[in-house]
Amino acid sequence: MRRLLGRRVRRAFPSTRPRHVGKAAVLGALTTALAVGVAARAASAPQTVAPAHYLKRSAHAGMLKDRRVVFSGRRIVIPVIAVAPGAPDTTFEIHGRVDPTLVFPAGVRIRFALANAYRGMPHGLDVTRKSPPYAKNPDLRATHKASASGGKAVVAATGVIPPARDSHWRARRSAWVTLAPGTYYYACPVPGHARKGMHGRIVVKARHAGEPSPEQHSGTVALR
Ligand SMILES: [Cu+2]
Repeated sequence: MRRLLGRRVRRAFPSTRPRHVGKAAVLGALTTALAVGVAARAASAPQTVAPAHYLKRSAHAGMLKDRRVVFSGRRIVIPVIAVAPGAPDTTFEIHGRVDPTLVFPAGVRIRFALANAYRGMPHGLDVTRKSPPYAKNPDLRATHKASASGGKAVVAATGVIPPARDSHWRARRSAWVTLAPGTYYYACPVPGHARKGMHGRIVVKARHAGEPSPEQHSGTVALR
């Protein structure tokens, strides 16, 4: 059982060095696996990832079009870096861009994989319907009354990730989510961060008649 879980951990984050996957990580994965049965939207347990590999994954995520990062495919993992090396404080980096707008076609399954590259501060990522500007303690989880669907403002979350340590980063993934067409935002739930600008926009485009569905799309291989 432990060997099986270890293999799963390494497959989910191939950069993870086995010697850093201790009992805590295995127990964490086991706990998560059990928790998923109870709450399907739970985020994954924190994992240790190698910066170089994660930077490469993030740099290749999506395609850059007019300063937006556009994604296609059926199931997409979006590797996000909290405070990438050389990036300004309290920012996210995706595809080498700071807080870019992300564009998805409707119907795709997405999940965010956030790595915290910063040693001095925890960070997290919420996908929310609540738009900026944000207060110091934004209630991203509050019900968005103006929302047409009337649902909760937060539709996906990685959970807060502890600071990076030594030369390794910590990472967590949100649960898979399919977003209805519309505008969303990704924002850091740690107090003060979203207000300082740690957020970006997400646009989910409705498909028009005649356009291929994600199932028919064969162009882009989703990052795992
Ligand atoms: Cu933050």
